[in-house]
Amino acid sequence: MLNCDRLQRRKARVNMEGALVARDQVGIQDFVLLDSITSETAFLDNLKKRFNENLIYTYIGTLLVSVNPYKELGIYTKKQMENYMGVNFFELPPHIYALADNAYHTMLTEMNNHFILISGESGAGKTEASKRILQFYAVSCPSTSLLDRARDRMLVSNPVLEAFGNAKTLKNDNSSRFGKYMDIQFNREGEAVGGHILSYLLEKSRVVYQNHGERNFHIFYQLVEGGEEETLRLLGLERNCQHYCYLVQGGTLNTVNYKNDWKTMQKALFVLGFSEKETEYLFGIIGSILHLGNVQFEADSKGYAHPLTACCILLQLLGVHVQVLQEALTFKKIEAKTEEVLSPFSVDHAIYARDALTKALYDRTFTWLVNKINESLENKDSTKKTVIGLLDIYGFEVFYVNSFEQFCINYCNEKLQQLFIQLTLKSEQEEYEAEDIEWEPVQFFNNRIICDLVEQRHSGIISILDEECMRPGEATDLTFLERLEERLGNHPHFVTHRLADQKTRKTMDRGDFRLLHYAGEVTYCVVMHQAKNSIVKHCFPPTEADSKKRPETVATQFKSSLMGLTKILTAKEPWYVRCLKSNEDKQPGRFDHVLVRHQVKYLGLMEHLRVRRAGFAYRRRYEVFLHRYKPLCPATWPHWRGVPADGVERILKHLGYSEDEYKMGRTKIFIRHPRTLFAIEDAYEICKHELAAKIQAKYKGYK
Ligand code: AOV
Ligand code: MG
Repeated sequence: MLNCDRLQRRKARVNMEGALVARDQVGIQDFVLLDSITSETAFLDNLKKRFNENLIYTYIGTLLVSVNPYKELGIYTKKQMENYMGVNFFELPPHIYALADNAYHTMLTEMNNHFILISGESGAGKTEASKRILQFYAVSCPSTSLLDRARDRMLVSNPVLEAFGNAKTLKNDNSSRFGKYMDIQFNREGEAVGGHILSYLLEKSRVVYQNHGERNFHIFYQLVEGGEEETLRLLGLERNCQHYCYLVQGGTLNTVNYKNDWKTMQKALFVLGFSEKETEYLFGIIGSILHLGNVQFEADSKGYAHPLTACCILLQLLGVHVQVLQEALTFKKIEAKTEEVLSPFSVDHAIYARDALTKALYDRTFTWLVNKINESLENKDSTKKTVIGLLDIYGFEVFYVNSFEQFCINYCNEKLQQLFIQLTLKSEQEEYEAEDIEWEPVQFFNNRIICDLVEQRHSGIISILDEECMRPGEATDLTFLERLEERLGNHPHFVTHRLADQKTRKTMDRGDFRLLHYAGEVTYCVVMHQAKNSIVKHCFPPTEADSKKRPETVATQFKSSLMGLTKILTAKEPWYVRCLKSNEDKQPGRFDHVLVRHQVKYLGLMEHLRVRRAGFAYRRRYEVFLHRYKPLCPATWPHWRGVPADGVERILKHLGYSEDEYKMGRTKIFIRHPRTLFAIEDAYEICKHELAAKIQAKYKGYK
C-alpha cells in the first residue's frame, strides 16, 4: 500500500519535471553527481552561491550539508512535507525532509534500525534540524487516533527538555547544555508508537554561575516572567529576575518575552501526563533554587559562617528543618571513631557548599524529568519495532574561559567525529580493499590521536585526573597540571605554558593547558581564579574525598557513557547531517567565507566528497540483492540455481547496465550512482504491481 502510493507520487513528479534528477536554479545540489567540483574553493563557491539564494541544503551523496541561514525561510511548511513524502532522494532539491523520509523508508523496507547523526559546532543548527525531523515524522507517518497521543508526547518532549536543558550562551541564544539521543520507535506499519531519550552530562554549573553575557537555563526566566501570580505567590517569588543572584551572574538582562514559552511548557507537561502534584514539586524545586542562591553568609568572630537570611519558604519548599539546612550549609560532618564531629565552614566554604547543593538538586531534577518523559513515551506493546535514533548533542565550543564543561563537550564532539571517520572514510576504504575493488586511497586526518590523548587507559588525561583524585589531601589543580605536563608534554596535541611558544606560538597562563582539537585549539583553565568550578574540584566533591572508597570521577562516568553511546550507534545504519555556522554574529543571510571554510576543513567534507566521488553509493551482499530483484529478469525468476554473484550480473545485464556503473566485489555488488539504484528500484515496483495485477486477474478468472 505504502509503496504503491509512493510509486504514484513519484511517477507524477517525474512526469512533471521530465527528469529523474531535479536541479535547483542555482549551483549544484549534489557535489557527487556533477564532475566539475574538486577544489575546496569550488566547494565553498557552490555553498555560497546556493546560500545567497536561500538554498541552505546541499548533498554529498546521501550526506546532507546544511548552512544556518539565521532566518525563517518558509521551507518547513506542511506542503513541503507532503512534497517530500515517499519521494526518492535525488528527485527534489536537497532537504532535511528528504533525508528523514529516505531513512524512514529504508528502515521499513529493510526492517532494520537507523540513526541520524547531526553534528556541527555550537549554533550551527543541530537542534533545529532534529526538531524538523521529528515534526516531519509526526506529519508523514501513518497514525491512528490511539497513536496520536504517542506522537504528540514525542513532539512536546522538546519544549520541556529545552526549558530545563538549554540556555543562552555567547554562541547561541538557545544552546543545548546537555547531550540528547532519542529513539523513535516504529511498528511494522510504519506508525510512530513510542520513544526513548538518553541524556548526557548536563552542564549543571550554569545553574550557579554564568559567564558574562550568558544566562541560566530558560526555565528560571520562564517561571519568574511568565508564571501566574498564584504560582509565584506560592513559591514566594517576585516577578523580577534581577532579584535573584543566580540569574544575574552574566550581567543585566534584556527582557525577552518568556510568557509564551511558559505557556507552551505548561501545556507540554500536561500532554506528557505530569500530575498536578508532580508539576508543583518540579516548580517547587526551581523556586527553592532561586531562594538558595540568595542565601548569604556572614562570618562570626572566629571566621565561621552563619546564614544571614533564614527564608521560611525555602525550608517549606525543600521540606527540611531549618537546622538541617543550616548544618548542611555551614558545617562539614567528619566521622571520627565513635562520634560525629561537626567542623564549621568559613564563608567561602559555605558558599561553595550552597552552590554544590544547588547543582546536585538541579542535576537530579533534570534526570528525574528525563525519566518521567521516558515513562510517558514508553510503548508497552511487545511487538517488534524498528527505530530511528536522533542524535543532537552540544556542539564544539571555544570561549574566552573554558572549563571542565567545555572539556567534556569538546571531547564528546571529538568522539563523534571519530565515529564519522570510522563509518565513512575508514571502513569505506577498508571495505573496497577487502572486496578487491580497485581503489586509490584518499588521505584524511584521523582524530583518533586526540581521542586517545583524552581517554586512553593509564595514560590519557582522564586517567591522570582519576589518579590525582585518588590522593585526597595531596592533589591540587597545580599538581594535576604538573602530572599532565610530565606525562603528556611530548604529545603533539597537548600544550602547557612552558611549551606554548614552540607548539602554537601563543603564550598562555600557568594554570592552563591547551588541546589542539580536530576543530581548533582550546585553552582549558585548570586553576580557576573566579568563582567557577575548577576541573579537579568538579571531579572531586569534598565529601567523597574523605571517604575511603574510590570515587568515580565525573569525567570517567562521562567517558563510559560515551562508549555506551558509540555502541548504540554502531549497531545501526547511519545517516549524516553536517551543520555549518554561516557567521559568528547570528546575522541573517551572512556567509562568512573564512568561518565556513574552516568548518568544511575540520569536518572532513572534502575528503568525504573524494571518497564518495571515487566510490560507490550503494552496496549489498549478492544474496540480498538477488533475493529482492530476482523478479526483474526471466533467468533469475522464480529461482536462480547458480552462484548468487552470477545471478546478480544477469539481472544487471538484463536491465542494460554497463560495466562502469557497477563493480563486482568478492561478496557484494557495488553500484556507483544512487540514480542507478533508484531506477532498479522503480523497475522492481512496477514489476511487483504487474505481478499483483496478474494474480488478481487470474483469481477473477477462476470466479
Ligand atoms: P545548535 O543546536 O547546533 O547549537 P541551533 O539548532 O540551536 O544550534 O541553532 C541556533 C539558532 O540558529 C536557532 O535558534 C535559529 O535561530 C537558527 N537556525 C538554525 N537552523 C536554522 C534553520 N534551518 N532555519 C532558520 N534558522 C535556523 V548548540 O546546541 O549551541 O551546539 O550547543
Ligand atoms: Mg543544540
